[in-house]
Amino acid sequence: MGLVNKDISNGIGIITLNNPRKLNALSTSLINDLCVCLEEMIEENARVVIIRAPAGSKVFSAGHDVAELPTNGRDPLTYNDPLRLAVRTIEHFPAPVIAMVEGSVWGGACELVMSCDMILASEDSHFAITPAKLGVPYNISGVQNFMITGGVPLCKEMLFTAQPFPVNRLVEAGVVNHAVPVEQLEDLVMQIANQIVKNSPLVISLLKEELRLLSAAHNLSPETFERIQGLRRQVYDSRDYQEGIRAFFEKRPPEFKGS
Ligand code: LCV
Repeated sequence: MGLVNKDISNGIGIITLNNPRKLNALSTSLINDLCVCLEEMIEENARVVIIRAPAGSKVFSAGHDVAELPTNGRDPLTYNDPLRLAVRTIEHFPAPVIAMVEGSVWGGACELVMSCDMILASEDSHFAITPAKLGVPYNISGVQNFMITGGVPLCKEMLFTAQPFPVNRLVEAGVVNHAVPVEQLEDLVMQIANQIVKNSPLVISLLKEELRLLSAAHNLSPETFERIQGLRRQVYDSRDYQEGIRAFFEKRPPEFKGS
């Protein structure tokens, strides 16, 4: 596979994001390769899947590929956006998906990692949720995912500051299951994966789907949905949205005007 590597043995699948030239940015092509890998893992009866970056990575993923963010008045994070597809594919995958994190995780990659069933990270990893830095009106299900996983106080601090947070803050909030010295990370992940593989795949698959449905059981009235979408449109139609993306590529701080 082009931008991801795949390995499976003894029921344990390992998917390695492998586009270091683009810091594993979640481009359409990387996400497509990831989703194809996950589909193949189902066919090959993987009992657990580990998603990782190559050992020693300084950046786990730089998040959404900013070059693929539309600047022509289109919603940047619609239902069919590659990031949304990847999150749903992981959430619906019929077995546990473990995020094994080394390095820094940026923007939408934080949501991708949080959509996994467990996060095990090296103790020097960092997580930055960056829509406010880029001027991006994050979408409803993404914000809900952050809220459900991280809790509102931590999410507000991460979303409003758009700064990298050390992994211990996410461990304290219960977002990250374990943060260990990097040399212990792979052994711990494999230890947990081997414990999972010994148990009933049918029960685990049922439990995962039960937990997904119960935790997502927040119904939005059509009026509420439309109101939020209207607020989001005001942002992605704004000059600030264009400025955020332009500033990124010009490698300068954005000058947001609030319009
Ligand atoms: C395209 C990139 C990227 C990238 N896309 O290396 O959550 S939301 O709403 O914001 C959502 C829409 C989202 O996920 O947006 C993306 C959020 N990601 C970020 O804010 C991270 C942006 N990247 C960085 O802050 C730095 O690149 C890090 C800290 C990851 C690594 O810094 P480092 O100095 O090691 P460079 O910044 O020099 O990046 C190397 C090349 O990768 C490109 C970047 O433009 C540069 O390209 P050039 O060499 O052509 O200049 N790049 C980095 N991230 N997300 N391209």
